[in-house]
Amino acid sequence: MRIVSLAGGIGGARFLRGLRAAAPDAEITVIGNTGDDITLFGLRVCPDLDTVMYTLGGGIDEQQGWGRAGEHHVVKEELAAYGVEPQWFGLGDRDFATHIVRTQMLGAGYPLSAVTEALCDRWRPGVRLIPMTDDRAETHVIVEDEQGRRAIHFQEWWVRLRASVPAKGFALVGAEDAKPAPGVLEAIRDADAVILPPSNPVVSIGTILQIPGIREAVEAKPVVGVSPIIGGAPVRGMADACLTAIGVETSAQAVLELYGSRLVDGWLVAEQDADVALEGVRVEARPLLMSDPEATAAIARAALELVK
Ligand code: GDP
Ligand code: FO1
Ligand code: CA
Ligand code: CA
Repeated sequence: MRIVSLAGGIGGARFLRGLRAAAPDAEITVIGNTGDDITLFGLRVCPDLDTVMYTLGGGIDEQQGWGRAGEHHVVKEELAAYGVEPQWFGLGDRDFATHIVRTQMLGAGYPLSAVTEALCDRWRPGVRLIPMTDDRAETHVIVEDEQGRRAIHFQEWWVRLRASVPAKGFALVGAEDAKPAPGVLEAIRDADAVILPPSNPVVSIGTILQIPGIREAVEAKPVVGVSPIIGGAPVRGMADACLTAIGVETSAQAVLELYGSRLVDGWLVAEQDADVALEGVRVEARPLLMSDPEATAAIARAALELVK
């Protein structure tokens, strides 16, 4: 079986670990969100790609959900001693090596998709990880405060401001001219099913779907989604702030309506959201907490069952 999954960071990565266990013989292609990407200290940082790669490759800081296990922060301290900005984004020493290799390869002319493949040669995630695009398309957040209305980088809003300033909207700067990375449309075309893991529907899944051609390709396939919202709240993170910004309620029902029946054919919700319904969509209620590998694999099995 060939499966394509779109994925953000933590929610996507954890689900994929379950999917890999639930379908050990399947060929899984992951299309990763690169809207979160940022250049810091001259280095290209791809948080969601790295979260997927480290999580599936056994190198993730499990507690934090992002960054490397057993991390040190000597370089960060030394940069701070020089007064170099930004100091609100914490890169660990082990993680720095990934960004150095990536930046070096990009500088030598390799596209991000080839760089990601090379990084995965070390981590062996057991899936094929492709960035949504090789082109630069970064999510910006429209905010309005004393300084007026302006767009700031997604990471500045998410990490520095912790989404404390209400977002007026999101803009994927560069999206119109971005092309899906090589292999993305082919993988979707050849897939038996597409799975939308419980990633952020706005700044992870919504971002990937904005790359011209991807949404249409996915719509043509059997698609099942897993709700990231349980009982009216995100399981972790600040997805509610993102949904509110685009005028969508934080509920499993509203996220299903946001995706719509043109995109999804099946929708997995938590047991307390069993009343969710939309014409043309098969809805099933299951325990949706990815509390351990077995619970996560059970969610993935239920998702596969729903697209059969
Ligand atoms: P990010 O890029 O690190 O923010 O991660 P993703 O976009 O991939 O996923 C974030 C979403 O995962 C959040 O909206 C959470 O609600 C959702 N999430 C995290 N843990 C769980 C879980 O155990 N179950 C479900 N259903 N959703 C989860
Ligand atoms: N998230 C934070 O809240 N604070 C950080 O300092 C931070 C550093 C960081 C470094 C590398 C990386 O891959 C991820 C990092 N994250 C950090 C997580 C991440 O940037 C965000 O949670 C996501 O981009 C939102 O999906
Ligand atoms: Ca993300
Ligand atoms: Ca469809």
